[in-house]
Amino acid sequence: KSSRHKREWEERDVERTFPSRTRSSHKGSYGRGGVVGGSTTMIGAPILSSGAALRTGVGLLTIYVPESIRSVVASHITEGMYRGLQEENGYFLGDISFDDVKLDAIAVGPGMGRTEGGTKVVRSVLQQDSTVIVDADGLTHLKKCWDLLQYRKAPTIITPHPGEMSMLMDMTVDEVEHNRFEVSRDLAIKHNLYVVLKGPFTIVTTPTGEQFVNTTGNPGLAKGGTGDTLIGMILGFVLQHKSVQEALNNAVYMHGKVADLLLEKGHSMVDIVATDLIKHLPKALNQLL
Ligand code: NPW
Ligand code: AMP
Ligand code: MG
Repeated sequence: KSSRHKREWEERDVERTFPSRTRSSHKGSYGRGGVVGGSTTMIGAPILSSGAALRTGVGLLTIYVPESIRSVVASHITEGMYRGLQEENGYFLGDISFDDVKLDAIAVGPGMGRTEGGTKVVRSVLQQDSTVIVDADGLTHLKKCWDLLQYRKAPTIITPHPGEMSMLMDMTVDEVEHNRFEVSRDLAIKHNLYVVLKGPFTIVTTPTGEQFVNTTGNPGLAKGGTGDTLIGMILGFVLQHKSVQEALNNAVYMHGKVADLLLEKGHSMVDIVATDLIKHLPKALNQLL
């Protein structure tokens, strides 16, 4: 049954839905997450996603990157555990196994490139019984395996920017931008997806067609790497919220909120970079919690 419900997600919604940590909790209470991405030309993307996931409270994080970039990524992310995957010229060859860890949620795509091996990796991820977040280059692979979505039991989330949405829907960017609600809703309902259509006023759509609009954030976010940071936050939040819809809205809200906070703390829209978002997440979270 589809819904035409549509509204803004406000600060009081975040306060109402943000989960608290119980005294008796342990790392297993906050979920096992996976980040799958990176390539020899895009080493920073999985670093940003992983850093954001850790700063948003993921219990345990395993990072899957092409073997040749593993040590570089590991030098930035101390808290992660690693799997170095087989590669061809610095991009995934296609083999990936989840037999040794049971992941509750996996974010796939940041910086993985668009080679055939990447498609195999995305297919394998979608066959896991975990919540899956597909972003960036992962979306170009997803377009080749829509069929797999019908077999998934766990939630699937996609986070396209307007350019990626135009690719997924075979539309122009203008057509997407003029019909942001309708396009998101059609895709979400058709494939049973949560759709996060990014940009100023990011829209979160549930598989039943409920829609929420975010108003935090500023053009300081219009830089490479900020989307990679967002999926890390989504991964962290999805693992800790009972409701995927609330997790997505809270992640999108906080991502923009950190950028807004940076402006108050002496940054300008020109100088904000994706790493700053991760570094200043504690201040934004602290204001809330
Ligand atoms: P244009 O340029 O405006 O004419 P792509 P990507 C169009 C990794 N990264 N917002 C745009 O048209 C990502 O994780 C790694 C955005 C262009 O044709 C991905 O794996 C980094 N785009 C990979 O790079 C840091 C819009 O869409 C196309 C748009 C590619 O991701 C950077 C851009 O999409 C990056 O995150 C809009 N509002 N409207 C790292 N440090 O490792 C239209 N477009 O080609 O998929 O490029 O988003 O950079
Ligand atoms: P990506 O294009 O994947 O790197 O993602 C960019 C991120 O920055 C998304 O979360 C966008 O919503 C956000 N963003 C980009 N431009 C703006 C803007 N002008 N105002 C607010 N948020 C923006
Ligand atoms: Mg992106």
